[in-house]
Amino acid sequence: MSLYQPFLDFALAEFKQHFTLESYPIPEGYQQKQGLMRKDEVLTTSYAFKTNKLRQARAAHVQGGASLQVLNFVVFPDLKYDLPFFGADLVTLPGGHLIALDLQPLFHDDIYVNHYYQPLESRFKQHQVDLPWGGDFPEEAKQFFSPCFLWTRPATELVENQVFAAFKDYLTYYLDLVAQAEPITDSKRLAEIRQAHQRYVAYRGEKDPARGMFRRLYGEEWTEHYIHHFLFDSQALN
Ligand code: DBV
Repeated sequence: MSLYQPFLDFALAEFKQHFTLESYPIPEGYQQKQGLMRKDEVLTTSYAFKTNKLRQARAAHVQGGASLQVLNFVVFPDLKYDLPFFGADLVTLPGGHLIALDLQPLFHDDIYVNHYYQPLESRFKQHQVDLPWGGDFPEEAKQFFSPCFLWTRPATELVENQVFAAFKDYLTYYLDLVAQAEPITDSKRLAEIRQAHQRYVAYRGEKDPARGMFRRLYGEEWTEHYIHHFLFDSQALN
């Protein structure tokens, strides 16, 4: 079993338990894709659904043996809500593990930050004891992260225990926020929400750190379509 399968199973079970899930289309040929990295088979599996408050929840799970495992899980709320994105980038490469876990904010004003992040702060600090800051981070990406951003390069045992605990904690908190969310009615704020989604989706699609890996595995055409029509689907925002 892959390192991140329990994370995926937990997330799917939580969503099923708390919400009514509707299907979200995965382009033809993208549900499962097999490729080769050196001599190892690599399987990429995609998952997607939506709910009345979430315009897309999707995961990409890459399984290529002990030294290539990825789970990228992102939730895009419906544009009527000012909810953050849920973003998990759980990556295992030959050099070790890279973990990025956050509720990625639409805005940075004090009211927004206090409302969404204050309740999470003590747990963030607790997780950071075992999962310290992972160093070097793209400067331009900082605007997309919250004060509770966990970015760390842990040992394998920590992934199975502390990282999994943090993932459960963040996802559980996020699902509570979704359950409580009330639609925004102010038209100026609604326009700002749409712009924040557009900026985020454009940035992530343009800078996707998995682009190199996917191109090597599955070619340029497959990769660009996957990124721009599924992983970071900007059409949905037009
Ligand atoms: N990252 C994705 C998607 C992936 C994925 C959709 C499906 O956004 C995987 C797969 N992330 C992935 C892989 C690597 C990383 C690394 C394969 C390793 C790339 C390599 O070394 O070859 C956070 N992810 C990273 C890195 C960061 C992030 C900072 C280190 C590489 C780098 O410096 O660019 N996650 C990434 C990020 C945002 C986020 C920048 C946000 C705005 O949520």
